[in-house]
Amino acid sequence: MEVVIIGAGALGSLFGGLLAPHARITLYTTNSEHARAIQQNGLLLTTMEGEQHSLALPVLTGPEQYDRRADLILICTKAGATGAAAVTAQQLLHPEGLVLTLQNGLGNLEQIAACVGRQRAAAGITAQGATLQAPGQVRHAGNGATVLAVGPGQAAAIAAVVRLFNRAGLEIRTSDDVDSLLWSKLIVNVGINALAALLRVPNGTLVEAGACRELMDELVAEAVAVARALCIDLEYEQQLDRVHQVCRQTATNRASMLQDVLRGRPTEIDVINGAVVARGQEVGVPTPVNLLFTRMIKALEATAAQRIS
Ligand code: KPL
Repeated sequence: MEVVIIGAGALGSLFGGLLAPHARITLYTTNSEHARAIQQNGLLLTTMEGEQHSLALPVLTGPEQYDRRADLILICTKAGATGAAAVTAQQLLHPEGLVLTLQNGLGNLEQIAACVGRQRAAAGITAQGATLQAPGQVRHAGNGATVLAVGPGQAAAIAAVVRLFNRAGLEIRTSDDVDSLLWSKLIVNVGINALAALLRVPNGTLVEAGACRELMDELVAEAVAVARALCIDLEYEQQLDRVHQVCRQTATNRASMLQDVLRGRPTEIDVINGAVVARGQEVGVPTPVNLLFTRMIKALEATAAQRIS
């Protein structure tokens, strides 16, 4: 199978490294330092067991460098880059290929479908953990399941992706309910990311301190209320338990939004807590806590250059 991974950050590079022995993988990144390091030394992958592998993978920094057509394109960019990634995917994709987003937040699938058509656009979520240690170097930080939503007319293409993940020994499942799948992942990010970024603590701390936990519970309660108003059948207690469980399982991790804030980069707040606020307004469900967190993160972004360390 011919696979292109657009967005070769931590997660994209991890999937590139893990799938490389089982498919023809090409990485696509706009990070020229990362691309140069991989071109010179290969992608250096440190496995969960601490073994190091150097993988010679082709890296693209522009669509014109690709002279084949991809059966599968994985999009792993930040949500802010989805529009550009979708346009690139359209240029690289085989007419019968599939574009699969494994990104955070709401709205990515719709943007990709607008470019390549709904039948060729699929969405999934993953609990794999990865850390980009340096340009060209990725560490597998946590082994978790990947779940793919099977959209209309996609059964055969998704089955091929499942076989690929199985060959690579990666846990994978499918679901026929794309909304519940994406909202359950969204709710994990709603409960953790902005809170961790504002408090500057690792994920585990959020469930240890009672005062943090109360805020997290309110963020999650609002998101579940919005989902339910949209006829997405999620249970508050179950979702909250899941958020607490992810905090414990990723206790020492820095949430991606915290990493963005620490590096002075734009965050994904608009497609996470901001998306809950926007959908809440559409269905008449108040979301004051998510609104406050969205505004606080936007204020952090706006003042990044003046921060006193
Ligand atoms: O997806 C994540 C993120 O950081 O974006 C979680 C699950 C919160 C893990 O850190």
